Amino acid sequence: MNADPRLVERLASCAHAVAMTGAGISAESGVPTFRDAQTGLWARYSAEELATPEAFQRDPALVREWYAWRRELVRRAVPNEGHRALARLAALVPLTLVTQNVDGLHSRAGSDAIEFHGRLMQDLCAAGCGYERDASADEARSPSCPECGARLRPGVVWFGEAIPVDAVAAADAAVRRCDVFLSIGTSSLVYPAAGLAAAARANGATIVEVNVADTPLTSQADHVLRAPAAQSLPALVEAVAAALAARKPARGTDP
Ligand code: BV8
Ligand code: ZN
Repeated sequence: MNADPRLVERLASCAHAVAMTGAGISAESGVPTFRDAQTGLWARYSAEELATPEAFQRDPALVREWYAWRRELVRRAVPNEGHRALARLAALVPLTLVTQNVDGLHSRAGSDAIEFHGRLMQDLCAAGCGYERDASADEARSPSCPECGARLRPGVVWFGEAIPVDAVAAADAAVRRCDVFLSIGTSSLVYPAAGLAAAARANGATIVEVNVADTPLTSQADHVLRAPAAQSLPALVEAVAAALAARKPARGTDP
């Protein structure tokens, strides 16, 4: 697919770009999106009702089982061409990557991502004693904090919980100075993450949406790439790399 030359030029000459990703960029890695109908045992629950402190309070074993199921899916997943294209873009232009995803696939693709909603593969003490452990290995471990005996919870931000202050500060600083904002694979429904695009637009940034369907952001976007991220992002980044290479003086000629 050919990338729009105006968008390529815009990105190749940007002062600072922000890419904000959602579950759609991991869809082609086999990780179900947040609003995909859940499968099997989880079909009768909505993610939004399980990803809350109230659900964990009410039925900690059910919530831990849901996260164990999601962790198993993520353990089998690998970063796709969309994740890798963003890691490559960061080597071509000044880029800040903010992700709503908790699957860690951007980091595994080599990106330095601001993780707005935390990490699926981390267990934290639910009583806040400070204990945390890496949960990316086996799951069959005690659900209780070895330091204080309280329950352990996944290191994600649930609905109704505040986004980590350092993530908000870093994302806000990047949005304030960006002149291109790419919203990739997100339904643009969850706040405050969904508000970043509007903040960038208010600062005059060019808004690019990469999604297979319309979202509330679509009508505000300057460019819409209506295609899967794992196809559209590599083509876009390839074109930006070619545009930047074409600017370099050929070897042996006067600079
Ligand atoms: C907070 C971690 C306050 C857990 C998640 C109005 C204004 C402001 C806030 C609110 C409001 N109304 C309600 C709220 C509160 C709430 C909220 O926004 N609710 C929504 C539903 C309206 N927000 C919160 O609670 C936030 N906290 O406001 O705190 C506060 C302040 C101080 C002190 C105390 C409290 C916390 C929100 C974080 C919730 N946690 N995840 C977990 O994972 O278990 S959010 C969850 O949704 C995931 O992280 C997910 O990433 C995120 C957003 O969803 P998407 O990523 O967009 O995924 P989705 O499935 O929706 O869409 C996928 C998209 O991809 C689709 O558009 C699809 O077309 C596209 N796609 C599919 N395939 C592809 C593709 N695109 C490209 N290529 C493909 N191949
Ligand atoms: Zn503890």
